[in-house]
Amino acid sequence: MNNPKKIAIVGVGQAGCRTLNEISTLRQAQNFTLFAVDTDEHTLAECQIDAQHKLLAGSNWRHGQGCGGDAMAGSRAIASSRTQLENLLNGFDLIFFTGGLGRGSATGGMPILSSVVKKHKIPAIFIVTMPFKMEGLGKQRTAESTLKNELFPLAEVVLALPNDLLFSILPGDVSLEEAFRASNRQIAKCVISLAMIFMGGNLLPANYADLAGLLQQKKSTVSIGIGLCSAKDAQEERHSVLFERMMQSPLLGGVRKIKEADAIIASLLGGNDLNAANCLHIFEKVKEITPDKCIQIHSVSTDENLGDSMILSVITVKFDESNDFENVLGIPDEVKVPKRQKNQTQPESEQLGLPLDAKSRGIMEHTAPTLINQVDMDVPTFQRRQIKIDNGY
Ligand SMILES: Nc1nc2c(ncn2[C@@H]2O[C@H](COP(=O)(O)OP(=O)(O)OP(=O)(O)O)[C@@H](O)[C@H]2O)c(=O)[nH]1
Ligand SMILES: [Mg+2]
Repeated sequence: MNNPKKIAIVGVGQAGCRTLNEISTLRQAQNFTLFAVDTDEHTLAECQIDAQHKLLAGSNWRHGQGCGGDAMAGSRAIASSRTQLENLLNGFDLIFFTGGLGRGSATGGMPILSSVVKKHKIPAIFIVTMPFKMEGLGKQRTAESTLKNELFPLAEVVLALPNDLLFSILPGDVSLEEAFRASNRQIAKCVISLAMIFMGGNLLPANYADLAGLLQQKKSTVSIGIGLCSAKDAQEERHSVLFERMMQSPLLGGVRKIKEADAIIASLLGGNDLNAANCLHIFEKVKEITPDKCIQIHSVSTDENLGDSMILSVITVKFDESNDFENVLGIPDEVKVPKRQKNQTQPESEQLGLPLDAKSRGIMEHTAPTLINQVDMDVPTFQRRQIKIDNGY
């Protein structure tokens, strides 16, 4: 797939919808179709996008009240609106999903959404945030377990960004709400600049296959740096200003991330007068600090609306060769999640990690679940235990 034209950005859950609000304030947003999906009608009401592009999922069962931090309820609620989701998303060339892992709707919903796009063979990029440390271990555990057991096995490209990386730009006494707002702004810029890479009109295209190929090695740490410069910056300093701003951008995690990277995807976006000399000069600056063995993918696109502005995005990818999942996100030791003892809270299943489609509850779909140890007893046993049935076609 080269240069897809129809690109959707879908915000899931409260964090996703708020990020969508930030995205909608950016000029480049007009290039994309924005959708909001949540189980909470208040969150959707606050989302500043076209009403026809909002989907209240699982309304028969959750009654627009959200999922109260219950990921299993989120999964079921989003699955119960699967047909509407398929109708909404089918026909796009590429879809970005964004939301925060750690509570109900997005955490339960993202794996369902990944099975929807998989079924329709739509390339998709999931950009999810991992909870702030100050939110507590419970949310960290929920987020990590979803990422590891459900999203990584199902989705082709997942960029998981630890919110804690933002602390470099936040004051020490910051409130959680302020921290969330800062995160929303950063994620909005991330999503838009990534989406612009795939928009076409490219001088030097990096396509989805390049990115997917790189991230197919599921266990990878990703960080994203974004720098912007505009006509306000002096002409002769613009390249260095752009580079410096990218290096200081909070979700990059500093020069260390670039120096340690196994792969770098650098993309430059500018107005119509962007030329090859500009690009080479800037990519050279990135190359100078990356290790020799580092795989480099470069992309350059123009957008006439950008005028004299330029946007430099750098995604660093570090493959994780160990089997220690907690290290994958680079989360500090003190927030490591204690490993669950076998049989402690969930029945053991040999096939727990199998990437299967949404579990239907059949005629129980619209009733409250019968939960035992967080497992829904109304879901047929073969589905709960994720045993594959050969259905003959
Ligand atoms: N960036 C950002 N993150 C948020 C915000 N609100 C919550 N989060 C993060 O996202 C995770 C999920 O929270 P929500 O988005 O509120 O949850 P939800 O998907 O709506 O799930 P339910 O409310 O349980 O249905 C949390 O653990 C936080 O880490 C926000 O406004 N911005
Ligand atoms: Mg919510």
